[in-house]
Amino acid sequence: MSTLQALIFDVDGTLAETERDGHRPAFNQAFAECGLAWHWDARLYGELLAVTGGKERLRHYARQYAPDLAQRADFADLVNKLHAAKTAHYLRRVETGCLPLRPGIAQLIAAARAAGRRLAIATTTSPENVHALLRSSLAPDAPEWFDIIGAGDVVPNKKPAPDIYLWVLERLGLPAENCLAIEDSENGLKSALGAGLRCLVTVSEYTAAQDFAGAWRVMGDLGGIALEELG
Ligand code: XBP
Ligand code: MG
Repeated sequence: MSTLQALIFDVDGTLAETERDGHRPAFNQAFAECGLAWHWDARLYGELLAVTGGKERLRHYARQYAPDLAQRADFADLVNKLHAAKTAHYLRRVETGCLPLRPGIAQLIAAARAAGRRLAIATTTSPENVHALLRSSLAPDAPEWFDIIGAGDVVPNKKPAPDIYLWVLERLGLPAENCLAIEDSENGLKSALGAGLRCLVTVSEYTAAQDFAGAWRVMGDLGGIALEELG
């Protein structure tokens, strides 16, 4: 008899290759729109992903590569303006179908629903990004399939801190041992483990070389996986 009552999905890199096909190009479009001669190529972006949260990533980049700008009195306003512009570009990419779900994700979600398992999201990205991706890439009513959507700034400390998973577990009203986290990154794995969760890692484009020590299982994509394998 399975004790698994809920699947808690990460978003970026897990549901879809959003960092490669969504966030990175959206950041570069925002830089151009805001008149900044910044460009994050794939290699640099892979390094910057060590910092979770788009606003946190922008602050980190500026302090490292544009310290004069980071010292400006209006730096916080600039970060918010850049992030809002980036999110608008990201949403346009999502809504025009640029971000298909990774293999096996839709099938696993459907199987979990059919078996009466609960669904939740625990992500560092912004809430509007989650809803748009679920609506565009899964189904128009897909956001309602998830009992809890924990996203972005609802917690003070982003991944690898456990805050977002603890926030979701509290609202699910379930013990960690009856849930499974599904992640793509080392930061996400650490966050889930910190919350006492078993974690299945589905390695994504940007996380292939990361350290997944402590993961319950590490896989490529989830194509062909059966719900029954998850415990
Ligand atoms: C990945 C992140 C996010 C995205 C950018 O989130 O760190 O910050 O890179 O999204 P996860 P925002 O893997 O936890 O889904 O700009 O909206 O933060
Ligand atoms: Mg992720």
